[in-house]
Amino acid sequence: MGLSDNKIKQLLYQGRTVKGSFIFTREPACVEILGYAGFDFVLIDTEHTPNTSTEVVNLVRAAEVAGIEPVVRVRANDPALILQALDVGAKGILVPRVNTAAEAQAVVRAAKYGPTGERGIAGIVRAAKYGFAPTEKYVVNANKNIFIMIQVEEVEAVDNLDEILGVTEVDAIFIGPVDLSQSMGLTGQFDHPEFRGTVERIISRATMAKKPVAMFCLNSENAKMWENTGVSILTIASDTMLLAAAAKKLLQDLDG
Ligand code: 3PY
Ligand code: MG
Repeated sequence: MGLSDNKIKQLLYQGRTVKGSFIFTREPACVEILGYAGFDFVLIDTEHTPNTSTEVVNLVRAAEVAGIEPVVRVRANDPALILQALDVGAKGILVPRVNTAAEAQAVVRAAKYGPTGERGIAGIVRAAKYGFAPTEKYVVNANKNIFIMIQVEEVEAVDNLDEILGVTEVDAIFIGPVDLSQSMGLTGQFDHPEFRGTVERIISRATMAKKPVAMFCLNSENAKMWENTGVSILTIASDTMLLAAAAKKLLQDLDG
């Protein structure tokens, strides 16, 4: 993985933990604040938000201003959505609900230019500096630097995990605890032994396959626990969750 321009790839290569947070608003200032606070990446969500490419491009710009990697969670495993996110300049993608190796391969085909994949080329998009980046060089750099993550968040994905882990161009698997718990019939029961055991098995099988694991963590305590279990990419809370927690605490402190 070495010698990439992508900070997430660099940190993983150095054996360091990578820290990010979700962006659920359409507010570039939230991205800048997380960057200046010291996070390594923001995960700009379009699965559970109304944000479109018009908002995403400005959130990506804010990430560049603050020196933080912009990763976009697309709405679905659709090559047109992956292309849009990457063409506006996302440095990584997260694809929800990937349940088979074939679906993981489809993600790779959509995210990589040839010969590895079949991402459509337009040398004049923002990611290619509107044509100021020589196309041949741009294509090679994009293939090397884009960080590809897929979500393991349904029982079907757990059943197919070894085949999914075999898709080498996928840079990391991302465990979605909320959907996974629902898929197991244990919605929100994150301390349930069956849920914990399943997540621990996912982490140990991915670690054996040398595939980094990302996890959505509710807070710092939860993040530390998963880091100690082998998760190397921590996505902790979101801009909205951080604001909600700070607002709640402020009023509790004030009112006693
Ligand atoms: C889930 O927990 O289902 C997620 O997608 C979290 O990001
Ligand atoms: Mg999910």
